[in-house]
Amino acid sequence: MKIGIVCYPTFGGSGVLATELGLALSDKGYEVHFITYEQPVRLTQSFHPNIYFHEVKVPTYPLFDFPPYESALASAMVNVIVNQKLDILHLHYAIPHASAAYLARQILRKTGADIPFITTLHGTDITLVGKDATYTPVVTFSINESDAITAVSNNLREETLRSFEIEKPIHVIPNFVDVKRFHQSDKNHFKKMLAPDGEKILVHVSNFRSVKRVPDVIKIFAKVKAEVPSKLLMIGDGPERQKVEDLARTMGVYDDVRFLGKQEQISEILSIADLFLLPSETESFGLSALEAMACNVPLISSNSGGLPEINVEGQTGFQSNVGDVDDMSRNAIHILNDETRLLQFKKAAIHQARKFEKSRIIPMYEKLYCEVIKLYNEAKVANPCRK
Ligand code: GMT
Repeated sequence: MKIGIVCYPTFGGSGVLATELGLALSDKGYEVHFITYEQPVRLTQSFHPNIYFHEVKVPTYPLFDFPPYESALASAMVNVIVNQKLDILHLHYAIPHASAAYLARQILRKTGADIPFITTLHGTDITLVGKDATYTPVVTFSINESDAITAVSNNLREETLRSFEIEKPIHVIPNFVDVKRFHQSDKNHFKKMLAPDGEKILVHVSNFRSVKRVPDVIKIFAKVKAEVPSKLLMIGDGPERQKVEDLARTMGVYDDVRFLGKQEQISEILSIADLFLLPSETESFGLSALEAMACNVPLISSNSGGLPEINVEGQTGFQSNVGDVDDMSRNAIHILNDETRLLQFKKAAIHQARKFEKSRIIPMYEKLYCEVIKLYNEAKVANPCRK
């Protein structure tokens, strides 16, 4: 099977998941074609003979204040589908990928070269951006035009059905983790450098957007540090970073916080962590938290969105109401100040992460691809002139 994957190539969770999916499918012998404007971040780490990358170029012109990426993407889809003889297109993040795929499919119907497309909803394409009235009609239409729709958590599925008039079933296929790559490895030399006096290490990973409530991470850490000797590692970058660094200075904890910026070898850093902090306003799944759990790291999170589907209260960590920094820090201290308890939470975290191991989840996508292609081709034979 030849599969086209369309995603954002950046550090965002949807791009990471799409890339991991492509890698896993290529390992299983499928030919995978990424169509996006840049090489996806996790694709750059090694060479994979079954993986192809097609760069979407968006030429500029003095008339364009906003170069038309969606048109360039639809044209790239048409070319790749025809030239590479793809069987199916899998879009990650509805905007603008689903509407571009709809356009590409309409263009290809003229010659009978059209193929089906699946849209995977990841989170903010529904909960934030998609709900914006500017986009709603196009998002609703293009989701409904998808040949199958998936969501990464039950919560996101329900949220989508509440917010949009969806006429088709939404399949829940949760995000996954590759536990062979994400596991605790011996990085004690790092630990000694970063926490020379045996301090506990807390970690936060995100794109530092306001939805992540990164200032809460600093506030939680300040309270934890007052009770338990600890250090905080901040991984990632984004619009809130400066504000958060300033807050760490104002709160007098800056010397114990390391802002590491964007990192590719996240599992090495997670290997020395004792606790992961994710106090997000909304989080459809929390892939970064799952990757942390796979590295034996328990989770202090908010209880928003799909987080309760991965963080088992009192076992893999704790959940609090959004913004309840006091409760989050109390829970963090409870886990960190007792070595036996910390070890129990760490064991529960890896146990829970294994439920989302890639070998359990990838077959769900393979099954869906086969079903969709079969139904699509049957309908095409029955009605070759459909519009
Ligand atoms: O918020 C991010 O980290 C980026 C965003 C994206 O779409 O790239 O992530 C969303 O998709 C991830 C992968 O499915 C989920 O794990 C995140 O929970 C989700 N983010 C939000 O819902 C805020």
